Amino acid sequence: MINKFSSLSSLLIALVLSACSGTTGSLPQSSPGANAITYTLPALPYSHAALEPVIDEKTMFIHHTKHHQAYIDNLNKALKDTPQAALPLNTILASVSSFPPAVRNNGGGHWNHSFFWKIMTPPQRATAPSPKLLEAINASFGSLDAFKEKFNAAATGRFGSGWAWLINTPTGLEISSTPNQDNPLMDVAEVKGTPILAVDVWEHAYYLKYQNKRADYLKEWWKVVNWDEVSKLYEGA
Ligand code: MN3
Repeated sequence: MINKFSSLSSLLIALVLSACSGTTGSLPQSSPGANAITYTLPALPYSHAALEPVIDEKTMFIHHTKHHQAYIDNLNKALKDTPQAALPLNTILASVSSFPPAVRNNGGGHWNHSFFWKIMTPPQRATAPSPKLLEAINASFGSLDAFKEKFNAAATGRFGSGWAWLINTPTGLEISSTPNQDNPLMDVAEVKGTPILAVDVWEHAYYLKYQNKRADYLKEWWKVVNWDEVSKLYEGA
């Protein structure tokens, strides 16, 4: 669903519709249409305390119910009463350069957080990459440890706020990072591909427990990666 483009035809509709809108300000208004999508906060697949001690309950609660909710509210506001409100989010992201910044920031924010919650799991639930994913990781990065090191370097090196990604591309797995709430599905991304793993390196993701020590957060974070889900995403990508 969220990792697949819906269809070529809806992409074309997006391009035609977005050609009529500028890259700043608001989208032109028209009748909302019966197909308008209202985004809502997805439930976590675990409790807010479930990622303890790696990510504390208070951080998860604020991150999920305040930050993620704000992206959703602002995305709904930015798309309200526009024809683009009927488009699947992935279609919007694929042509996001022709949308106002509020759609890029909040559409990205909603997509990225919905994805992030799914690729984590309680640390007591030991998971590991599937044989197929491990083979691809070894082929691209040499070993799982070498991959983690390179991924953490991308995440640590992202200046300011943003994300690090493991993406599937036509030429294999790649590591990338994006600023703010951008992601590799966006036409504005330097490196494009299908995300199969991501880490949020905004300070709101770790500050209460790790303060300014992003590297410490990243070292611990691997304990809550849901490799079952990441493997599934890889094999379906
Ligand atoms: Mn966040």
